[in-house]
Order: sequence, then C-alpha cells, then structure tokens
Amino acid sequence: MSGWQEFSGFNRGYVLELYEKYRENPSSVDAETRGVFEQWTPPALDEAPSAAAGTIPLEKVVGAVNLAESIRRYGHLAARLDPLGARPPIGDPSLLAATHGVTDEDLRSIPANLVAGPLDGVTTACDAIEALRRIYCSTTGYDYAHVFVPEEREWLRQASERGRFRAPADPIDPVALLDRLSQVEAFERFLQRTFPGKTRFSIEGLDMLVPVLDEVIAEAGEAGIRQILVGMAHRGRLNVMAHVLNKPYAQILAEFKDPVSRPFREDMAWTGDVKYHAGAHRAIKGGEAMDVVVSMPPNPSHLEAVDPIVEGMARAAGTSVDGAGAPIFDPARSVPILIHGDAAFPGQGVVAETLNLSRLPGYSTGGTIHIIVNNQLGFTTGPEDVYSTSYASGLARGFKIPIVHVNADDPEACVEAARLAFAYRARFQRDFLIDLIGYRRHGHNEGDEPAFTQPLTYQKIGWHPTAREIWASRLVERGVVSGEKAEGIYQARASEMQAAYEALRPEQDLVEPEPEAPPPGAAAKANTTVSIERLRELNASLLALPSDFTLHKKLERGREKRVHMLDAIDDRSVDWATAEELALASILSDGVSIRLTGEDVERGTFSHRHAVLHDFTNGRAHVPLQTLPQARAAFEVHNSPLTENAVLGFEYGYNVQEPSRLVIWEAQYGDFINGAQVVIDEFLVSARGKWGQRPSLVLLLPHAHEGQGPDHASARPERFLQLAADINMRVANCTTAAQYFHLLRRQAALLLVDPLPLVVLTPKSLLRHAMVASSPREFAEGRFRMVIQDHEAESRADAIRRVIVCSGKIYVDLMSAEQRADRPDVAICRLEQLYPVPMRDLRAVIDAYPEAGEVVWVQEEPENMGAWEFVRPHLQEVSGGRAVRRVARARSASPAEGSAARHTHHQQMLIAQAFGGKPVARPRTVVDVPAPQPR
Ligand SMILES: Cc1ncc(C[n+]2csc(CCOP(=O)(O)OP(=O)(O)O)c2C)c(N)n1
Ligand SMILES: [Mg+2]
Repeated sequence: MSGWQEFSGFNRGYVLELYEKYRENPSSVDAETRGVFEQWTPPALDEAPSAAAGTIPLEKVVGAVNLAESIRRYGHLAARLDPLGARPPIGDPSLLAATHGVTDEDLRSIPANLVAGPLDGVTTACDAIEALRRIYCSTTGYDYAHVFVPEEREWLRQASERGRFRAPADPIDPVALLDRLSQVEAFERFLQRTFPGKTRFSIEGLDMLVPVLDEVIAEAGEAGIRQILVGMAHRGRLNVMAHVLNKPYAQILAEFKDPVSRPFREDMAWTGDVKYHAGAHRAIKGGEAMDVVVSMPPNPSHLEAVDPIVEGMARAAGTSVDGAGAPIFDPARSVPILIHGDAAFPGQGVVAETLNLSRLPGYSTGGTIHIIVNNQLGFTTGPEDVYSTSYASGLARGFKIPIVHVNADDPEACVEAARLAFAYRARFQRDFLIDLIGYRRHGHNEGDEPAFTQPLTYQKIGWHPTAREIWASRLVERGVVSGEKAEGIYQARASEMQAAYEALRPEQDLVEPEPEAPPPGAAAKANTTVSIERLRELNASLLALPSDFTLHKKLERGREKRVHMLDAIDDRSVDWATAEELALASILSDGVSIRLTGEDVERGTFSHRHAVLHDFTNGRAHVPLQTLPQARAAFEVHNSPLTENAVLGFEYGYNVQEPSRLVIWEAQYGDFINGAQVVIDEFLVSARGKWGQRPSLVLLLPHAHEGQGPDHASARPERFLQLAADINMRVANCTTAAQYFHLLRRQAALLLVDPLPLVVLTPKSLLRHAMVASSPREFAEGRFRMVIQDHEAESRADAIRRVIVCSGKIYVDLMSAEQRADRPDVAICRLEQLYPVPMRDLRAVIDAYPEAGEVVWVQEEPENMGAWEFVRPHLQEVSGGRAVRRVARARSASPAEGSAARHTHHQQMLIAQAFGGKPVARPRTVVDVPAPQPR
C-alpha cells in the first residue's frame, strides 16, 4: 500500500510544507520530525511513492495525519452534545484509528508535530490524537470545516486547539457563574410556583443562554461597541429581559398580575401586547468610555420575523450620515445578536433571507452572533419532522458561517463558545452561530402537557438535574465552594424574587408605553415648497458629471432635455423621475439623510431613475446625489437582493432605530409586497398600537392596470386600506410629478413631528406621460393636495350633474377619453390621499357642485379590490345626500386579465360607464344617510 496517496490534498500539503521547512532549515522542525525526514523523500506527485520514513512506514504517518484531520473535520459527530443523552453521538468511521490503518502503538512512534498543528505540549501523535479527541469530541462540536477562507479556518483551529477562550487561558469566575445560574433558575421557579399554568415560556433547560449573552455583551462592551441589538422569540425572553436587560422584577410581576382595576387605555389606538413580546432597553455605564446600550425590540409571535428588523437596527446604529456623500458604516459601533428556535431556524424562510443579507454592501452589519436555543423540540414536533439537515443549524453552512454546537449543561464550554463567537466576529466581521443544545423542562408553554407526545423524554427530564445543580456539584467536587455555600447562593436569589413580590403594588408598578398623539394638523402645515432658484441650482448640480465621465448615449439625450426643464416656470415640463430626484436633492440639502433600496432601484424598474450612472467606457459608477454640493446629509441607494420580506423588515428596523432619516423602499411591482405581508401586518401598521413604535418608512409600490396580466398590476391597495385605522399610516396615489415631490418632502418634514408610514402607489407607463408632468411653479408654490378639484368643471359648477371621484391612473384615462367632450355635466376629481381620508376636502370638492345628483367612484380594479369598499362609506358621509355609485371591473378572484386585448376591452367599458347613463339632478329631498358608527 502506498501511504503517500492516502493523504488528502490538505494533509499532503501540510506534510510537504513541513518537509520544505526542514529542507530550508533542518533545525526549524523538532528532532523527531527531523529523524523522519532524514530518511524520507517525498516522491514526485505523479510517481507511485514507495519510500517509507525509516523505521516508521509511511502509510502509518499518512494514517496518523488523516486521522487527525478527520477528528478536526468530523469530531463534532462524536461529541456529547445532548444533555439528556437521548440523541447519542452518531460518530463516523473516519474518527477511528483502525479506519486509517493505525494503532495506538503506531501513533506513539510518530512524532506529534506531524499531526499536532496548533496543539501544544504533546510529544507523540498518540498524545496529539487524544488531545484532539478531547477538544473535538467533547461537549463542544466545532463545525467549521465548511469555512472556505483558509485564514479564517486556521484562526478557528488555533483558537479551539490552543484553548484561547477556555479556562485557564481565559479564566471564568466560577462562583459568579453559579450565582448567575441561581438567579436564572430562581426566577423561573418562583413564577412557576406563584403563577402556575400562566404562560411564560420558561428558559429552563437552556439556562446557559443568560451567561452566554452576558459574555457576548461584556466582550462587545470591552471592544468599544456601543449598541447591542438582541432579537429573540418567546423562549426564555422574560428571563433575558429580567437579567440581561434589567427589566425590574416589579414590572414583570405586575404584568403577571395583570390587574383589572388599573385604568385601561380605552382609546383604540392602543392595544398593547402580551408580556413576552415586549421590548426593553438597558444602558450599561461604561467606565471612562461611553455607555453601552443593549436593546431588544418588541416582536410579534411570528417566529424569526424580527431577524431582519434587528439587522436593520444594527446597521442604522452603526451608520453615520451627518456629512454629504455616502454614509459611513462602522462595524465596531454595533452588533446584532439573533436568538433562534431550533424548529423556527430551519423552517422560516425569512432566516435564509436574512442570512443572505449578511455580506451585501448595503446590508452588512459586520457580522451577527446567532444563537439557536435548541431544546430539540418545536412545540410537540421533534427534530425528525423539523429539518432535513443534520443539525438544526444546517442552513448556516451554506453561508459559510462557523458553527459551534455546545451542550448547555457544560457552562464552561458554553462560555468558550460565546467568547469564540465574539472574537471571530470582531476579527472577520462575519456571522457566527452557537447551537446551544439543551432541553425544555416544561411543556411548550406552562399549561401544556409535554408527556402526551414525548413521554420518554419527559421521564428523563423529570430526573435530570438543572444546569445550576450540575455546575454547583462540579464546583463542590473541585473544592471551589461547599455544598452549603452553593445552596445559600441559590436561596439568596430566591429571596430576592419573594421580596419583590411582597413589595409589589401591581397597579402602580405596571408601566405601559404611552404613544404620543401626533400634533394636530402637522401634515397640512408642512411647507414643502422649494424656490425656483434653488430648484434650478439643484438641477444643475445633479446634471454635473465628473469631467472624464462618458455617459451612455441614450442617457445623455435625456439629461440634455433636463438642462432646460425648469426654464419656463409655467410649462408642464418636469416629469416624475426629475421630480423625485429634485425632492431627494432638496431633502438632502435640508440636512435629512436618505436611504433608498429595493430591487433594481439604482436604475429603476422602468429605467427612469438612474440614481447610479455607469461610465460607458469603464463601468465606473457616479451617484449624483452623493456629489451634490448643496447636500448636508448622506445619501445611499442599493439594489436589494431579490427578497421582499427580509429587506422590508430590514428597512423597518433601520427606520425605527434612526427615525430622523428618510428611508424609502420600492417594490419591483406593487404586488410583490405580499411577500412581505408579515412585516406589514405585524410591524408597519400595528407596531404603534402594540408597542408604541413610530415608524415612518416609505413604500413605493408601482400600481396600475396596464394589460400586463394578473400580476404586475395591483399593489393591493385594498389590503392597506383594510389595515388603515387609528391614523396608523398615510396611503397616497398621486397623479402628478409635483404631487409626488410635495408628498416626499412632506414625509421628510414630518419625520420627527408626525411620523407615519407612507404607502405610495406609483406609476408605471405614466412615469413619462405628458399629463403627469408638472410646471416648475407647482414645485415652487404648491403643496401636497389630498384632493384635487376639477377646476375646469368648477367654472361651470351649476351645470355639473355627476361628480366622478377617482384615484391614480384611471384619472388620466378618463381625462383622455373621447366621451368627455360630450359630457360637460361631469366633473372629474381626484382623491390623492386615500388614508387618512381627507373628509373636509372631499366634502368641499363635492359641495362645489350644488346641482350634482350623484357621486361616482371610478376605479380600474375589480369591485372587490382597489379602494371602493373602503371609500364607499366615506363618500356616503360627505355626499350630502347624493346617490353614491361605483364603476369598477366586476368582482374577480384575480386582479387583472391575462390578455392585453381583454384588458383594453374592459378598460373601454369602464370609461364608457363612467360617462354613460342619464345625468342625475340632485334630489330636492334629503336622502337619509346612515350616520357613521361610533367607534
Ligand atoms: C411563523 C409562526 N408559525 C407558527 C407559530 C406557532 N408556534 C409557536 S412556538 C412554535 C414552536 C417553535 O419551536 P422552536 O422554534 O424550536 O422554539 P421553542 O418554542 O422550542 O423554543 C410554533 C410552531 C409561530 N409562533 N410563528
Ligand atoms: Mg425548540
């Protein structure tokens, strides 16, 4: 047998490297290795080798090296990772010496250096293999052979084999750790006894999560990180809130009491949320440096939905935007920690979407520390039905994230994992995953009987000592503390809980966040005009290119047109894209920074934006809004990955973390927003009422029926309008470039005084339509109009019999219709802001036509979609007794026709109906309109 051929590429390289070292300088290797090499020459790679290392047959050396490498790669398969021992290590034949044709005796005759790598203090290969087994097959499973970058793999290998983060090299205070575990356990036991059956999602079985977080946070603080963002679900959340975020026991206990006698917030804008969804902040006083802030945002029950939100928060916290140009992100300023469930991590797609953000320039947070709180169960479902990977963490392998599986009953191993995770992140700015493997002491929640489905596991758990008990016995064995002392530590922590309970005054101790009411009328008062001089200056600056920049010919023509766009103040010359760029430029010059993201937003789906220009000769990028001399704040624009859920969540997080910045996300087409419905429902529209957050994210959603088929038509305005309540957002569908300009500027002006999410249905074909263009005067003198009157019709108001009210593109279709000429009795008004419904303005617009007998809502969407069902009662309320009708496509399950010809046919029918029928004079008797229902 030829030993040389047995070497895998890596080991072959290692032996060759060692041999090279020896040839250059024989004393650079130790005496025993020298002895081997003195009698051995590596064969040419294509030669069948036959030489053996003197008295040690070469195949034995090969076997030893391959065995060592197998232990490094696959040792985790033999590690004791399950505290219950219910899932014994699966092992692998490659971990056995015999598989490699070596015995312990052979190994004893081989010098350690051939296999030792970073290992210290070993002389023979046998010692080295034993040491490697102790490291790789213990209560930690190092799972990072999938890391591609050799430098990173080497760093990880050095760290684990040298025990860089383990005691004694990196000491642990054993008594402080015992105290911490006592606190964690006493908290749960007290709640279990005092509030039996009340849901708290106990941490028990994964108690080490708290010391692991302590460790990461302490390391982060020491490294100068100022913002730590923690995202987690229900499991162990109360314990983490109490002990990591220092939420007072009194507040937690008061929430358990849930006193009925407290004054309830009866205004419906406030619903609050259950206690295990609440967020918390903690400022830790940092010595001579600044404070460290640890924040846990609130999150909904939807597992893992908070992941991208935390990433966005961390990105915002680490980004400075004060100067013009691109913002500066510093990974040393913030760190995100994401705590996942072992069933949720592999199951929820948003996890993969979030992991995919980690290395993208527009989204990176300089590395996330992931912790799977792996209790080997998802409610009642075991691992065999939960993931197709070998471990719950399998997904992370594809992203080349180093993984450490660790037995949660071994506190020292857990602490090492935490330190290793932070140090790796600090060194490489990449994600790291700790798979903290424990069990779940109770049912899924505390009222749930786990033995129905996992009887054997729960028999075992019944007998299994707690992490604190295990650590206490270990310390007693080591003579660090006495049994009495350990018990005393626990009792002291239990008494603290008892004392907090006895001192509780539930009504007073319960603190609910108070969402502030927006200042009345702030939106209407915002001055959004920009003087014509300033607009011209901004336009000129935006058009200026670096001297050596070659533009694509077609783009050049477009920009030439723009040079004179603002010359004639009353010409309707400014198109949608220019209006947007001028709005953004003016906002930057007002000192508000902007972040714009979405699929292909740099160019724009419809090739209209060109926020990033590419030199035609060399591809070099130029971003006009980043070189704008007038700008006083940073601008960033990023093409997003092909994702809706995680990227929208990310922008939401960015927005709530730094609410003074304007954050805009654009969908490729409006309908793709449904891929992010969880973010809409659970955060964007309801976070204010549940948690007191005040988002102001802008969504640009292309929307219009243009014959492109059932998709690419509808941004589903009906969904947003169904969710509209308690003034939780603004929804607009504007029809002119100037309206869009003022809308964006109004949003920027309201960021701090009256923030609300802004949903804008945006044009597609109308982007370049002459009717949508506006005159420069409309930018310099106007404002955003929530309703637009038909001024032409107003001049013959008494002749008007039918008031059409519509929103968006159908307005242009109606105005361009031939039939209009035959109907001087029809006025066409636009509702530009769908929510909050501008009732006063709407009433005024309709009341301008005293003889009109009917109000007709015209929409191109099917009757069961679009705004009709939402606006109907509002129109009835302001119609002054006039009949309210609608013209719409017939009710339909699918938003639009698959054939362009059918689309056109239906569109023509709509227009015909809008103008058709007999004019109706206003009835002289008042029709009884049902009064709106009280809230
Ligand atoms: C998106 C979503 N689907 C379903 C649920 C219902 N649910 C709540 S907890 C749970 C099991 C979670 O298991 P795991 O992720 O392992 O966390 P654990 O409760 O074990 O800590 C399920 C299915 C949910 N909360 N969110
Ligand atoms: Mg679980």
